Formats: sequence, structure tokens, C-alpha cells
Amino acid sequence: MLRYSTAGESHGKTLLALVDGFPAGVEIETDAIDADLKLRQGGYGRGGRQRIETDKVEVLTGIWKGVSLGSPIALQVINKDYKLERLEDLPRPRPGHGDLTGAIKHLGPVRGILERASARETAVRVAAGGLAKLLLKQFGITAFGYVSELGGVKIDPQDSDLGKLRNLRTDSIIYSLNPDQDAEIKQLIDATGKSGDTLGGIVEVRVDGVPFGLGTHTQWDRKLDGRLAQAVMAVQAIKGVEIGLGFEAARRPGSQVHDPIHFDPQHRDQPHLGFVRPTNNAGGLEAGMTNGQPIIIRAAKKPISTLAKPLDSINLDTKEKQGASYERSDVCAVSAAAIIVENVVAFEIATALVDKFGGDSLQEMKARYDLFQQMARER
Ligand code: EPS
Repeated sequence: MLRYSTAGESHGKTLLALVDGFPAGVEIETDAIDADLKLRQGGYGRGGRQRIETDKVEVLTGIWKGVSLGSPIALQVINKDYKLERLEDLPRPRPGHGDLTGAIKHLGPVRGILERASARETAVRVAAGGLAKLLLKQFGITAFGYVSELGGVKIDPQDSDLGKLRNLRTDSIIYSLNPDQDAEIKQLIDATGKSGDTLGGIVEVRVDGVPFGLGTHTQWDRKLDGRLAQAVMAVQAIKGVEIGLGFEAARRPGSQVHDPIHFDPQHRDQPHLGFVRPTNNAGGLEAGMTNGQPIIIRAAKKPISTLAKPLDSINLDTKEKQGASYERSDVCAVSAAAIIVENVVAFEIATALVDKFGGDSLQEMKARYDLFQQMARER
């Protein structure tokens, strides 16, 4: 079973991810992971912390001569802004952060909660997802995330090949697929920041090249749609997750929701084995299994909860009414969320791939993948 967990505080020494069950025989090319880490730090609206950090991954265990061994892989992203021991407690909990809830739950300081609840931890989740992408690449599977709405401004959808979409995202300062809307959104972020407020948005991830049959219909906790939703919802500040049409499916009759099934023998070599669907409203998942179409998943990110113009709060010691504490923060981190969600989705797809094709070695996985494709074509 491929899985990971993380450790580390926002202003602690380091961030760690321990990845277990990663197959042997995969070349571990850290440049690609570092490129994702750099993207995660960017996007218009980020705060001062990103000028301090230059996130890079270090692979501490589980490789030999640049190739995975099949043993646990420990990943590290060091915090340059290590100052935890010098920091004081936060007296006035910020609405929307875990400050109040965690301090009550753990009967302790707010600092002890916020340092771990902070989205800084997503750096090492992106590193784990970046590692998973190296495995996915071997099977022609790619994950790609972008911003589809920011601060209530919808970004016009684009339908083009993946290469062109990637170029559009590179050109956009907020990682959307329509750089023409950047100026309007930049203005909105600037004005919001000036007024001491913050902005949220919606990100979308598509995964291409996914074969039939990842996930299962047989048990609730192994359905891939459920596992993806959990991974995405567990990203800091995410409050909603949709797959395919999502909530819109509830508003339409069945004839305008379900994707008709056609067969085109010319495309039998593609992941969908020639079972073409004129629409992809299911977002690539039916009954908790992949159906050979691209996976489409969206996430709603709430605005950052640290506000320069604070909301009402209380002093936790005196219980007197006071404005919430303010610490340096970002106005908008929706662009970062596009990269984070892309990477946590990639990890779940890799997990499902290992579940189906075995996780001992890349060599065996590839043989079993090819055999399955052949058997499925003959079904
Ligand atoms: C965060 C607060 C800010 C963000 C941080 C998440 O950090 P700092 O308090 O050091 O300015 O920048 O995100 C990151 C550091 C990051 O790398 O994404 C919070 O409280 O959640």
C-alpha cells in the first residue's frame, strides 16, 4: 500500500514526509519535484514568507544511485524561517484558523496548534505528490491543476491540448487558463489586500492517461472518488470538493448528466480502450472506479483566515472582547492551492495504481499493466 504522512511546524526546523510502499526501480529526478515546489510558492497575492523561502526537496532515504529501492522514502523541505523557539503565543484566536478549537482541544497554547495547522505543511505534501508523479509518468499519466475562479471572478474555461493549457497557466500570474483576465484579478487582489482582507477561489485538476479500473465499487473506503475527496478536502482551507459536474449534476435530468457510451476501434490503444464518451460529466469516475476518461476534480478554497483588519475575537486569558491577532500572511493563496491539489490528487492516483498493479517494482507493475490492458481489450 502506497501512503504517506508528514511532520513539521511552519516555523520549525524542517518539514518531513515519510512515503511508504513506493515501488522499486523508479528514477528519482528531484528537478521535477523542485519545479512544483517553486510553483507552489508563487502566484500573485502571496505574502512575505515566500521571499524568505526557496523550497527544495532532499531525499533522505529509500534510494540508491538515484533509483527507488522499494523501502520507505523520507523527503525533507527545510524551513529557512526557523524561529519557533523564539516565537510567543498568540493571545487572540483568529476566526477560521484552528487557533481556538485546537487550544481548547489540547488544553494548551494557540502557537502549538497554528504551527502545525499552517498551510506551510503543504510544501512537503507537494514533494510527496511530486514523487508520486514520477511513478505516474512511467504510465503516461499526468495531473494538471489551475485556478478556475478567484474572489468570485469566474475564469473563462479553455478547451485545448494539454501542452497549450500548460503554456497558458505559465503565462498567467494567478495560474489560470486565461491570462487575459489577470489584470482584472490583480486589481482585485491589490484592492483586497489594501483593505486588510483576503480572497479565496476555486481550483480544478485534470488527470489524463488514467487506465480503466483504478479504485473499486466493492467497499466504501476504497472507492477512488471518496479517497480523492478526502485527500483534497484535507488540504488546508478547502471547504468543498466536486468531481465532474459535481453539484450541477443534481440540477439536471439524467439525460443531461450521464455520458453516453460509444465504441471506436481506432482508439483501442488509448487508456479508454476505444470506449469513447462524447461528454465527461462523471469526471472520469463511475462507481468509485476510473472509466478511462480524464479525472476532473474541483476544490473550493476559503479566503486566508489571518486578516490584517481583524474580525472580532477575544483575549483567551481574560475572555475580553478584542480584535483577532494578526501575523504576517498572504492576501490570496489560491494559485498555490492549484499546485497543492494537483499533487495530492497525483498521490491518490499513484496509490490506486499500486493497489491495482502491485507495488513491489516498476518492472512488475508495467508487465501487469500491459497484461491488463491486453485482457481488457479482449473482454
Ligand atoms: C500561513 C501563514 C503564512 C503563510 C503560510 C501559511 O506564513 P508566515 O506566518 O510564516 O508568514 O505564508 O504559508 C507558507 C508559509 C507556505 O509556504 O505556504 C498559515 O498560518 O496557515
